[in-house]
Amino acid sequence: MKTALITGVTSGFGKAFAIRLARSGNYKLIITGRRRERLEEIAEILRRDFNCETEALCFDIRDRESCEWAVQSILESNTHIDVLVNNAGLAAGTSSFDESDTNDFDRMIDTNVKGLLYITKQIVPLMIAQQSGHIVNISSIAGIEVYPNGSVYCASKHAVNAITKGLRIDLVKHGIKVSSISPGMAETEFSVVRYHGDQEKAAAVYKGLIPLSAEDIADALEFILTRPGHVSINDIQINPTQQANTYISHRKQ
Ligand code: NDP
Ligand code: 8X3
Repeated sequence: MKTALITGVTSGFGKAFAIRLARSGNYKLIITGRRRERLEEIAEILRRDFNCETEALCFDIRDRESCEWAVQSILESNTHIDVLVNNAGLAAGTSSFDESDTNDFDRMIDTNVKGLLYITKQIVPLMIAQQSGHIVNISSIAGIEVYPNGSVYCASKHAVNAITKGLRIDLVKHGIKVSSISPGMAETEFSVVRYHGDQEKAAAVYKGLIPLSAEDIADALEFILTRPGHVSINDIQINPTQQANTYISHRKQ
């Protein structure tokens, strides 16, 4: 039985990842998020429907001390973490740089970059001690291309890619795999969060095309995690068929 820690499991990709790994029957799960009720609900589903041993840790990944507390509490009952999926993240705001809110900058950088670093820094020593492990960072096509009104979100995902590559270099001598997944448009709560709760604007993002689903991204994670020991997937880029890149989508009316 392997142990996987997945951040941001209260919705979207994280929830789909947790269900996919639980369904495989090969994992004990540690799941995180800020919304306690949802987190407990999902933990209960994983235990009841998939007979999956699940530990739920409710904390804000932006808070370094909470990250340290969370990982220390994990270590009391787990001596092994085989897989870390750094998924928790968000975009906030869709304004041009000059009109954007610096609170949104903080939310994105603190969550997508610093939160990912805090958790990873805590887990890496354990993986080094094991001389094995697999870190999967959820990046984005925003880490590959930069688009209008997305400079800071794109910067945060470019940073995720740099961290992914840097970790791969520094951890290769310990037999630790480091992968990323770079999705295009996927319908989750992502756009509702990006539009600060405006459901109508969020729905318009996907109008006229079939976006990716969280399940599609879980397919990519499953592929990455089921390769043989000598095979490491660096990155999977995955777009809806109707999205050529961040600029060009073919929408049907
Ligand atoms: P969702 O909004 O559906 O899920 C985001 C998850 O991250 C939630 O579980 C949320 O939990 C958690 N999270 C956010 N902020 C924090 C925080 N400060 N502390 C702890 N957990 C946090 O979006 P997605 O599933 O779409 O997004 C998952 C990842 O995928 C993100 O990194 C995103 O950037 C990336 N991505 C998304 C794409 C898309 O089109 N949907 C495409 C490419 C990449 P809670 O609010 O309970 O804390
Ligand atoms: C989310 C995908 O295209 O909105 O990371 O940047 S996109």
